[in-house]
This record gives sequence, structure tokens and C-alpha cells, in this order.
Amino acid sequence: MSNIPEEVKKRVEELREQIEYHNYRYYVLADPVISDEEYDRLMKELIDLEKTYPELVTPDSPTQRIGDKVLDEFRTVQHSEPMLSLDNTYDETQIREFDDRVKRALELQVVEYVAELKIDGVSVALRYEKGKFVLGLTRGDGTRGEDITENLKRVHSIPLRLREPIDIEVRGEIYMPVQEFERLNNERLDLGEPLFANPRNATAGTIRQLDTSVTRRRHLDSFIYYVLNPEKYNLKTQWDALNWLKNLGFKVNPDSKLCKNIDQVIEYWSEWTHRKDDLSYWVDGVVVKVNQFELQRMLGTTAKAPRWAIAFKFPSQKVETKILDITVQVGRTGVLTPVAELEPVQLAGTVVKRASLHNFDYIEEKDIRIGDWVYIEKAGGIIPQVLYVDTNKRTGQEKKIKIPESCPICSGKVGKLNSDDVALRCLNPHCPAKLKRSLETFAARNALDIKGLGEKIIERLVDSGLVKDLADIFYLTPFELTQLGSGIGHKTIANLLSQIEQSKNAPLHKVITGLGIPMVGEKTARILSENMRSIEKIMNATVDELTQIPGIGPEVARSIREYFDDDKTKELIKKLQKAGLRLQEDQRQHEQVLAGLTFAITGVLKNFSRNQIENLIHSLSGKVTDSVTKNTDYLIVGENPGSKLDKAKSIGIKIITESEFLELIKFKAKSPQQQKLF
Ligand code: 3BA
Repeated sequence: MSNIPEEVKKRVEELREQIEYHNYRYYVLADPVISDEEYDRLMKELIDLEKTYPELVTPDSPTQRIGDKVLDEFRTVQHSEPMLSLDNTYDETQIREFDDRVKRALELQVVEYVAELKIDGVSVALRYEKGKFVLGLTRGDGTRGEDITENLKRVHSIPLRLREPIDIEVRGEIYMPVQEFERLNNERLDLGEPLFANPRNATAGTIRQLDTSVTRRRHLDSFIYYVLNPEKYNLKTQWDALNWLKNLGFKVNPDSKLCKNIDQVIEYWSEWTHRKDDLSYWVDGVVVKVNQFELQRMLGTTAKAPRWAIAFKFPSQKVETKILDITVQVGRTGVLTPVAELEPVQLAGTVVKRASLHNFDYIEEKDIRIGDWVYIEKAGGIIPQVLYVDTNKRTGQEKKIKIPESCPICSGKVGKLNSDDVALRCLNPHCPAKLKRSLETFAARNALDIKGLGEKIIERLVDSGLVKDLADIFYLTPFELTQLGSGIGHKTIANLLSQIEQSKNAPLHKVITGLGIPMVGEKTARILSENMRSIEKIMNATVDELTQIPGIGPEVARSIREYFDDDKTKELIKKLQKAGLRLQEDQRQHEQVLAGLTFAITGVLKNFSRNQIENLIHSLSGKVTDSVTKNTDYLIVGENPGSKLDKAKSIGIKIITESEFLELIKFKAKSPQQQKLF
């Protein structure tokens, strides 16, 4: 330490202050004052200095937000004061009863409240010493929580340094924005992983990852709403505390309201009942808190919850129905998902016949049985979810299900990949259910696009033993196919064979997508194909070499390596090669009118779906990214644009409409032949 030049130490300190400040402007205030380039330059300078002088690295350096770590376990730590929970109310009568209890206990005619939106996330506690972030805990059992400090450093709106060097503990909610939740579930659908039922589960599953790169990539956000020992900072009310927390550097929800009485609370609640879906994150109610800390202290707490606060839930569309059966689905990656087969019922515009039960822990926790009457709800507007059992309607005839000890399809062994995993999986690599799902992935539109190879044909091909791996479909003969039984005529067979033949011309990235390598979806497949240009090269690449590729993280790299290390994979690739698939990127120059250009897209377009426009750009050698960065050349804007538009404006990226985009292609197209295309 001693031989480090003073000016280096000073510069490092200066850079950290500046970077944290700009981080605050960007992630907390959403009001950046420098461009991404300038920000990146500061960060690079700091990274370089820390590389040269590793002794200077501190746990609160902004570089710690981006470097990845893999932890062995989470230690548990005692909370400095118990983390309580909140009682719930569901209607106006109940919230008035709460107000009456409060007023009676305090012997007051009227009490002031703060109404806050109740974020559908996960509660955490954050400790700072001399203004530096030192510890982040989950709620745990309320007394002890898990140390998730490293993951929380990857949440950019959590300050690593406060704007004053004080000792303090605050609490708040970590959540996953709607857009991120949908992106993540779409990706998981692609990868054959079980979907998250709601953003809260997704958040909980993310902050408890031992590999911090997972958290880093999942863009979580935060709102802070509680400070321990507020008297230490001369705070008298919740309203002042929220304001003070904001100035200290925390992200505080901007839509809280100071209410003079319970009528104003109810007004706030009914207003947000209608407005809640406009937010970029999910809320499930309002948290009502007595404003004066002095009054809070007088009211005190029960063992479980404060008497001075309560949750006032928004009504959700729920409906009651009966579970006729519980079946188990086996996915491509072997995940066993229990599914409730329901007495069909109308809910939020559709007829619901089935609802995911997520996993077997969930069934046990909620004590869900066949024959039960249950309440179901659409969570986050996507998958119907079984909420709870109406135990009053139990007759005694209900049947508990047993956790499968073997795969319901192949009777193979089942187990968990690790003790953290909630998903039970079929461990038999030859499970026909896995093969069937794999074939579906292989034939899907974003992969080999073999339309004739649907669920029914796949079922028969696998059950008859004609197809034992993905490559077998290329070796099918017309005669074999006639053996598949009724409903499959000559025409169907001819069509199928011709489609299979055509699919051999699919470009490399589509083949990679189709293989269904864990963690490798369409996007990653494209990156791999663009950078490695042949299966051979990907197969032989080390984890290090793979990680060098921009957009490939260590976890994905390991997963790719593992997949290709399997002897069965090697055999499969050989067989595919022999069948004549294109396992290397074409050298042929295609229409390169967009070469070197990177696009981002926001809002709804008139003429294209997202997929269509992305494919078009890719086919013209352009790039598409999820977010706007300094490397973006154009942002294409449709109706109802999102935050990308603000970002593009703030950093001066060219913004074009859909028709301007088409004009751009026309203009760029060199040959008259290409011009005609558009
Ligand atoms: N305010 C959740 N608890 C909350 C501090 C108290 C509290 C919540 C809240 C207890 C939200 C229970 C778990 C907990 C910190 C204990 C909120 C929200 N206030 N705005 C009154 O938005 N979900 N949850 N969290 N301490």
C-alpha cells in the first residue's frame, strides 16, 4: 500500500465518487448528466487502476457491481431488529376498522397516514457503516436472514456509498420490473426451464443465486421505505424519512402520499386500483402507515406485525373451481411440473382448464389435494395459478398426491440438480418425454422449422421406436412412416419428408437453437454462430474461449462445454453432419445492406412483429440489441415506446420510425434487385 503514489490513491477515490454519483443520477433519479461513453471511460479508468494496484480494491468500489463471483453458500446473520410482516385488509370496511383501532388506542379523533404502493417484491435489510454498504440480508424467518450482499451489489439502484458517511440500516423491497420478468420467462420458455409464477418468485429466485452473474444479468430494482432508529437522524415522521432517504441516495417510490385521514387513504387506494397496471412494476396493494414515529412507538407491535401499519390489498380477479386431477408434465430438460386439471371456469376473459402448481413443495405447502375446491388467479396476467384451498368445502374424499419417486413417463430416477433447486427432474437421459420435447424444440419455427413435425407425429415416432435421437428424423424412409398408423397418409408423408429435406439448409444458428443446449436460446445461438462460425469450433472451445465472446457469460459457457462433453452429443453431431446439415456458417455473402449497424427497437410496430423485424435486420447483416447503448446506431420507435426512447434521447442516438427504417434499407440497398425487395 505504501508504495502506491498518492495521486493514484486520490484519483481512485475521485473516480469512485464520480461513478457512484452518475450511477445515482442514472438508476435512482433516471436523470443522467453524462453520456454512456463518458461513464464507461470513468469506469474503465478505475478498472485499469485497480488492475495495476489490486491492493486498492475495496468492497464498495463500483467495479464490484460488474465483476462476477461464485459463492459457496449464504451465511445467516441476526437482524438488528426483527423484520416483521404486515397484516392484510381487503376492503373499505376493514381499513376503517384499522383506523378505528389506531384512533382508539391513541385516543385521537384523526390520525395522519402515509400511503405507499405495495411492491410485489422481496424485503431486504441494508446496512451501511460510515456511509458504505457492508451487509444486505433477506428477511429469512424475520429474526435471521441470509447474507446476500454480493447479489445486492448487482442491483444498480442500491447505493454502495451514501451521500453522508453515517452508520445506518434501512429496509425496502427488491423487485423485478414487468419487462424484465416477461423477458426472463420468455427466455425460460425457450430453454425448457420452469416459468416463474410471478415477479416476486422471480426476484426471490434471483437474489438467492450463488452465481452473481445471474443477478447481474437480471436487472432487479429497489425501493427503500424504512429506516431503523429514525430518532438518531432527527426524523419525526415517515413522510420526512422517505424524503430524507431519497436525498441520502436511495431509490424511494415517487407515488407515496401523505394522507390527512383514512378517507384520503381510501381515495388513494381506489385511484391506484385503476392505475396500477400502468406502472412498470407490479403492485398488489397499498401499505398504510401511521405517519408520526412517536405515535408508531405508542402503538407498538404484536409478535408478528406492527400495529401502526397494514396492507390494503387491491382486489384481484379470483375464481373458485375444482381440481379434477393432478398430472405431471415432463419438459425437455426433464423438469417435472405438476399441473392441476380443473373444472373449466371463466377468468379474466378466457376459459381456464389447467393451472400450474409450480413444483411439489408448493403443493405440500398449500396442502392441495385432488378433489379440492381452490381459488385460482392469473398471476401477472400470464399463467393461472392455484392460490389456496377452500377447506370448508372438503368432504374427506380428497386425495393427496405422492411426490413421484420415478418419472411418470419412463419410470427413470428423479432428483434435484442441487439442494437449492426446487425443480424435480427426470434424470434418465433417454426419457422419451425429454426426447419428445427435444424434437419439438428441434422442429420449432425458430429452429429447423419443420412444420409437419408436430406433437402428434413426434409422439408416434418416439413411441414406435423409429426415432431415438434428434438426428434419426433425417434417416426416416417413406416405408417406415407408413407403419405409423392411421391418419398419416401418403401426402402427409411426402410433405414431411420434403420439409425434413429442406430443413437441412437451415443456417447454423437455427441448428444450434434447435439442439436445446441448456441456457442457449435463439439469441445466444446467433452469437455463437456469428463468432465461431462452425459447430466444430464451438465443440472444441474451452470455457475461457467461450467467455471471451461478448454476450456469453461464464454460466452459459460452462453449460455449452458440459453439453458438448457428453459422448451422446458427439455422436449426435456426427450423425447430423452425415445427414448433410449445414454445421458451418455459409461463406456466401448475403445482402449486407445493414452490415455494421446496430438497432434497438421500442414500442409496437405496425408492419412487423418483434421477431419479424429482428429477422429482417439479421438477414441484412445488421445487429439487434435489447437495450440502447452508445453502440446503438438507430432506435426504431413504434407505438407506446418504453424507456429506451428516453435513453436514446438522453445520449443522442438516432431515432427513426418504422417507415424511416424501410426508407433506410431502400436507400442502402445497392443493387436495383435489392431495391425491388422493399
Ligand atoms: N412497506 C412492504 N413492512 C412495508 C416496515 C413495515 C413494512 C413491509 C412493507 C413492517 C412494500 C413486510 C416485511 C418487512 C421491512 C419488514 C412497503 C412494502 N413496510 N412499502 C411497516 O412495498 N412491499 N413488508 N419489510 N420490514
